[in-house]
Amino acid sequence: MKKILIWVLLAVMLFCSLISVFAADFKYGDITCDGSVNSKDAVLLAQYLAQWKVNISEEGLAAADVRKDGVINSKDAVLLAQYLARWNVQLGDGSTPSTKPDTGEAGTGDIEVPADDIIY
Ligand SMILES: [Ca+2]
Repeated sequence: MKKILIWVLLAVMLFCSLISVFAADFKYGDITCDGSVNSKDAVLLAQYLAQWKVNISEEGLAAADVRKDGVINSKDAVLLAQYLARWNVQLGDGSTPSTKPDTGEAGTGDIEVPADDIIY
């Protein structure tokens, strides 16, 4: 009985180590898989969402799900844009897009637009 238990335990350990070896290695937001998260990734994601014919690897598609909710949609594009605009958001942690930027100081985060800039 002990031998069977040991073999089962070894099999489980081997299985777990294989999973970690073959797990996809990617960085959330790095859709181009070039090692950095930048505007090229945002453009590629926008093109993908617009159903352009773009080539994205499996790792790139996994990296595009920046909200980590299992689907790639405009919410991922919004979160990626917020990240690139240096909002206080994280990619790949299951967070939702923020409604206001983190200005680093107390306030509403609202942006004032001068009345002269508004076109009616
Ligand atoms: Ca990239």
